[in-house]
Amino acid sequence: MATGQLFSRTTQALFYNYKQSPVQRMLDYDFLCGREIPSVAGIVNPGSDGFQKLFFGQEEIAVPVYGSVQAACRAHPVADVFINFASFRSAFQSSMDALKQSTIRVIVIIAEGVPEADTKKLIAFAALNHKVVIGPATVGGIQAGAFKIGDTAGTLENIIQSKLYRPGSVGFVSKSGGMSNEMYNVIARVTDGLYEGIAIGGDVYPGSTLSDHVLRFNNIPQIKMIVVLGELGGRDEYSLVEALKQGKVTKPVVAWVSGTCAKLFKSEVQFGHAGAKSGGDMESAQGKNKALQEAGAIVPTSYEGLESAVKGVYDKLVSNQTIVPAPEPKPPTVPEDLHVAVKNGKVRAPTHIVSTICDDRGDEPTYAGVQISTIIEKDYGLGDVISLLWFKRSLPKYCTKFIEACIMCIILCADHGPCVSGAHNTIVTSRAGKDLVSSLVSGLLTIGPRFGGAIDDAARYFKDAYDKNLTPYDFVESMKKKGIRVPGIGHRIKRGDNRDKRVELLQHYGRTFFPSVKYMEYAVRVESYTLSKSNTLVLNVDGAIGSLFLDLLASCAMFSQQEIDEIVGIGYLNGLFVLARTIGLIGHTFDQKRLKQPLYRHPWEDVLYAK
Ligand code: Q5B
Repeated sequence: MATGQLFSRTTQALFYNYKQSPVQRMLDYDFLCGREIPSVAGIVNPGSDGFQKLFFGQEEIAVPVYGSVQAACRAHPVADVFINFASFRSAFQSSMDALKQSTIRVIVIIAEGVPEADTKKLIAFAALNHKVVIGPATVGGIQAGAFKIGDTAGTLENIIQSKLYRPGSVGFVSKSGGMSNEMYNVIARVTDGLYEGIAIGGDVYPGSTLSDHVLRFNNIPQIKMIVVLGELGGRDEYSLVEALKQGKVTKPVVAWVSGTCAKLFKSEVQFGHAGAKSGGDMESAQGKNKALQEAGAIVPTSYEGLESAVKGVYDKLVSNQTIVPAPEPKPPTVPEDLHVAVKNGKVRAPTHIVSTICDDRGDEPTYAGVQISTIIEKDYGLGDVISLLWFKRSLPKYCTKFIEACIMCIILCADHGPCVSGAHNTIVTSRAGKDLVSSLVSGLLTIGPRFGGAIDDAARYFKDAYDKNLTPYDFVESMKKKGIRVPGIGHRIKRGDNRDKRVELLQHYGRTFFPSVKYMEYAVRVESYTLSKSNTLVLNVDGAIGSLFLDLLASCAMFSQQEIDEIVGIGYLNGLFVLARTIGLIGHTFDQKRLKQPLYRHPWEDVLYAK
């Protein structure tokens, strides 16, 4: 392993496998330390490239994303640290790719569970090529005030509390990432703080060992004392014992090997890390602590004694002026993410959208406050769902049945053959090779004042005329004077002597189940008058739905007059036709595709080429 510094305030890394949180945490740490350039130069996300928007302080920056390790290294030759967040399945290949790049000097493997045979190959390759591997199964490491790997040291609060935004005099190395967070706090409490901390990871074969880092710390002038936290299992600590015995470590070392409690168990114990397994005496925490002490390390009698052991060494170094504590700088405040600040009640922000019908934030969505599981358990029908989502209340069964019947609105209006405007457009579009959505919307776009979309206007005009007590004669003639065709009246193929069956079924339903059908009966009287003018001027399906819906709203006693005016004013009712006919238009699209119909061309003979 190379001697001396691994990182500096200008170190830049490539981050493999995009994870927003650790990358943002690195950038937040940069800001806290007053770094001038972001520590993440680029992200490698196999198969995709572009940019990821992230924050560097208050400023939003675009961090480039590359599809391969090679492309990222080519674009950022100064980025010499590779932080590998790949899963244990792909960690080997991506790490090997990175180790093969001449620009990469340090590689950090976060994944737990990398096969030991693979790790050994990586270690051998790295040693041959003079590269440093930290991990696998590590959280990474940190050089205080300079550079932080991924999630090391946890939250910003912990980092600030542990004064990791500026360098101290302590070099720390441990196996466990979780314990290193704890130790950063301890070190900040009893010394002038951390200079560098590394978690080598809990695997049996770590890419770099405790002694590798201790020897490196020994060569860094700013590090005046070293703290080591080992754990039971394996023999890694013995290389440190050897180095101490051979006098290779000249700085004071405080060490503790955790896992002394393993002796309390009758059988062999496996702790959290793959390598933390109680074996023979040499691998026990007691055995290692003893060996370290005998080699010259300061070893407390328990973990609880570690803090005062560190303090004791530090105080001596201060009193003999090996360490001169620097004045404490004030770190800048890292801007908080808006959603976090809102969640913590620190700021309030205006919303941009108001929604009242459906809420998907809980365990399950609710329609107007009713959980979808209730909708299923209580056997709600489509009409009930429309009633919840459109009218925001549970209408009585006869109303929701009517809505469904209207669909007569789903059922009766679902289709009316290939010749109507909507179906025709859909068929032509489908035959032009367009997809389902294009074919569907091309049909839907024909729904309007003449075709299917006259329901709202029919309701508006019938309501206005009825409420004003206009006779059918006065109503129709006043419309004629204004040059407006009566919405809901007239049909291209239905006649007085060939009535629309759908209209008859709807009327029958209304007369049977509605408490009152005054608007519908008014429409029927209007129809009697228009039929006297022309046999084509029948009450059509739009007129029947529009007038009956007025009766539904007025007679179910669940809507105020103001609400009814609003529903009619906004125009809810064409939605029934849109909803229903969507089914038919989708059917026509599939039908054309199934029949492999060629591009439609209208025949010349059907066109009048007028001069
Ligand atoms: N006249 C529907 O017209 C149609 C009159 C009228 C007074 C009227 C027409 C109309 C109002 C809109 C409406 C919904 C365009 C229809 C639907 C869904 C569908 C479709 C399907 C499905 C038909 C002949 C003479 C003229 C006109 C007069 C016509 N309508 N007067 N009030 N409402 N209705 N739309 O046959 O004196 O000769 O100049 O706009 O409710 O879309 O199945 O096809 O499920 O898919 O083309 O059912 O009625 O009649 O234009 O030749 O007019 O009658 O002023 O008088 P036509 P035109 P004049 S349901």
